[in-house]
Amino acid sequence: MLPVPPTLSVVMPVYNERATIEAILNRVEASGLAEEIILVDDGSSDGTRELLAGLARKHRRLRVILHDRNQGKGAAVITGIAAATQDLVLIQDADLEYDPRDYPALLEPLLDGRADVVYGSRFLGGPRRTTMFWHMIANKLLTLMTNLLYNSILSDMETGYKVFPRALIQSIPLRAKRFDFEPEITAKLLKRKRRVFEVPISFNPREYSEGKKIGLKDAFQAVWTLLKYRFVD
Ligand SMILES: Nc1nc2c(ncn2[C@@H]2O[C@H](COP(=O)(O)OP(=O)(O)OP(=O)(O)O)[C@@H](O)[C@H]2O)c(=O)[nH]1
Ligand SMILES: [Mg+2]
Repeated sequence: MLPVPPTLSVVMPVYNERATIEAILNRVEASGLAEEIILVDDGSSDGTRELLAGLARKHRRLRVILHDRNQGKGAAVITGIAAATQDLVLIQDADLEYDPRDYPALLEPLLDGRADVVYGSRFLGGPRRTTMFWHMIANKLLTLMTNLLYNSILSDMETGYKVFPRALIQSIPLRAKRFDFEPEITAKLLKRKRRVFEVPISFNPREYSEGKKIGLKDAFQAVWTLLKYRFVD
C-alpha cells in the first residue's frame, strides 16, 4: 500500500457527443474518485461545444481544452495527458460504453503496487451487452496480433479503459492521431517491460446507428501500428 492514496486525473476525449456528454460527466463525478476531469473537445460541430461552458460551471473539477479543428481521438488523448496534474491518469470515453463504477477495480492493482498500468478488459467475464459481433472479432484479432508480436497475454488491447501513473505516461513519446493510440501505447509499454494488468469491466457498446465512429480503416491502421512499433520506437 502507498502511504497516501494517489489522486486521479480523468482524461476525456470528446468529438460530437452532445447526446451523452452530460450523463458521462455526472457518472464520473459520482465515482467520487476524479480529482480533476480534463475534457478535450476535438473540434466538435454537433453542439457539444455549446454545452461545455455550462458544464464547466456545474462541475467544479472540470477543465476544458478546445482543439480548434478535429484531429482524432489519439490527438485528443495526448493533449489531455500533457495537461494532467494528478498522480494517476485514466482515459474515459465520452459515450456511455464504459462505466465509471469500474474505477475502484481499475485502480486496485495500482494501489497495491502489483501493476505499473491497468487495462479494463471487456472480455474477462464482466457484464456486457451482447451486440457487435464483427467488432468483437476485429478486437480479438488485433489483440492476438499484439500477443504474438510482444509475447503478452492480453485479452483486450483496444479497450478504452487504461490507467497509468502520470509520470510514466508523460514520459513516453506518443504520436497517434486517431484510433492508433491504443496499439501505440500498448506496444510501447510492452517493449518497456511495464507490468500491465487487466481487470474485468462492464461494457455497453453502442452501434453505428447510435454514433459509433471507429471503422475497418482503423483496424488496418492498428495492424500497421503494431508492426511498426515492434521494430522502431
Ligand atoms: N471517432 C472519434 N472520436 C473521437 C475523436 N476525437 C475524440 N474522440 C472521442 O474518443 C472516444 C472514442 O470514440 P468512439 O467513436 O466512441 O470510438 P469507439 O468506436 O467506441 O471505439 P473505442 O471506444 O475506442 O473502442 C469518444 O469519447 C469520442 O468522442 C475523433 O476525431 N473521432
Ligand atoms: Mg466508444
